Amino acid sequence: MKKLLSAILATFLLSSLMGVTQAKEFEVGQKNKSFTKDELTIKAGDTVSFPNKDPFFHNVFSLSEIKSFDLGSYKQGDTKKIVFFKPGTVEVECAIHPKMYMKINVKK
Ligand SMILES: [Cu+2]
Repeated sequence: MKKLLSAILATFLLSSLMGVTQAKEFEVGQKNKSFTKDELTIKAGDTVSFPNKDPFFHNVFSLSEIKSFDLGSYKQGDTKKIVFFKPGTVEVECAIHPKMYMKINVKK
């Protein structure tokens, strides 16, 4: 019985510890031909989702040194997510609307 209790306690402690360091998810919408945030600060390991809230296609890409990616083009209501592991600055753009631009600061 004592063993079982300490096992439960250990599991509880472990999961609460993990809860503290758990990665977060942030949202940057695409609305009125712009990103809903000009700048976002996150921690390494966090996820950012980019829901398209306009009645036309958007694209999400970056050519940044720490994270180069292309989530492709997608329609209203769709969303794509990406995880950032390396600390640094990520410049995010839309290939369809060249004026769309925002920055993500990834902290250690
Ligand atoms: Cu766009």
